[in-house]
Amino acid sequence: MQLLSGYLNHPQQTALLEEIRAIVAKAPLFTPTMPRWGKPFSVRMSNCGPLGWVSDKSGYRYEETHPVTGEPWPAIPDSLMVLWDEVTGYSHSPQACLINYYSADAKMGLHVDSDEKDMKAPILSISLGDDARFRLGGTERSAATKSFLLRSGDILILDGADRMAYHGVDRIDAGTSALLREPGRINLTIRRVTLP
Ligand code: MD3
Ligand code: FE
Repeated sequence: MQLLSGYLNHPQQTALLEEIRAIVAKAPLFTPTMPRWGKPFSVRMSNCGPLGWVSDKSGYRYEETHPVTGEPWPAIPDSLMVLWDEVTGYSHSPQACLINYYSADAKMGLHVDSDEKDMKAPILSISLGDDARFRLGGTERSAATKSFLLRSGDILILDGADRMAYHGVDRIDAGTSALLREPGRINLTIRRVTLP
């Protein structure tokens, strides 16, 4: 894991936030539900890119269209395509940018990202808004975990063994950032899904 602390300055964060707002205006946040039981996530989501991550009673998967509107996902902004090249150096384009929106009381349980076929591709994560208590463990659920603060403008690159590690968000520290209009946090995770 590579944490690039404060990689995006305030004007860059504001510009990115405006791009995300434009995407969410076309592809509204939806509430994913857990496979089988259908328990709703506390995090609301949307996507941009040719593929988007969705979850409902049928399971976790990537889809070309929005689960509610049925429309194709908006394109990944050029600024994020450039950032992917800049910070990952991975020679194949990302295909999915998952937009996670955390209200003040939202969290994400420990999980592994394993719905992608190209597990050699890194994952690029960008945090905007309130601080998050992020937890990273090992490849077994029982492994020891470490907790980090993810702040607005921070970039995280996951590759190598960490790409397969358990991770989650324990809580949001509401009111620690004034970037969003309301308390909360946005996380973008940019991924390659299919094999090149
Ligand atoms: C470590 N998102 O969308 S981002 C997710 O803050 C997700 O919204 C969290 O976990 C969030 O799947 C964490 C940082 C991150 C992303 C992917 C990882 C950490 C990771 C994949 C493997 C290990
Ligand atoms: Fe994840």
